[in-house]
Amino acid sequence: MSMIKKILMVVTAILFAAPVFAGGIEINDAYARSSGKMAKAGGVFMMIHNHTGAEDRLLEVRSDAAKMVQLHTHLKDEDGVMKMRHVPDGFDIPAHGMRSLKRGGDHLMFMGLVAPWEHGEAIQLTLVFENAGEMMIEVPIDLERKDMAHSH
Ligand SMILES: [Cu+2]
Repeated sequence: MSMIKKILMVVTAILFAAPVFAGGIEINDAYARSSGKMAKAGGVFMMIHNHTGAEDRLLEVRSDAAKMVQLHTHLKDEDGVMKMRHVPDGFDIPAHGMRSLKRGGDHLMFMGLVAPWEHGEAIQLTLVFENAGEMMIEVPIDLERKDMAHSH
């Protein structure tokens, strides 16, 4: 490998969270954000790839960064208003498939932040999968990320 390529790879790893693999599960492009220094809650978003031939399921998430972490999704209520809902059964990830946790959709909800989330810092969390087991990842806090939900 050329020296330049090596340097580029190191720089890339610093700027973006490197993909994490475990038990056939790959986590890409994870980031955390809150709405500011006074925020008591924050969201974590990522892409979860399942490279195995069997469905897997994200059952729960543990982290010291908040008093409680829940799996949330957005659903329309009777009045057509989008509301966040706890998903107690977890997020299934299809065999050879992908599930995207993104703003306005499925996400990890951190409630009761232990400390304010500062841009450029990172939080640690453990993803618990039915098949792949526990996976500890470090997620960069990115308060400047644009909302990708409407960029089709
Ligand atoms: Cu939420």
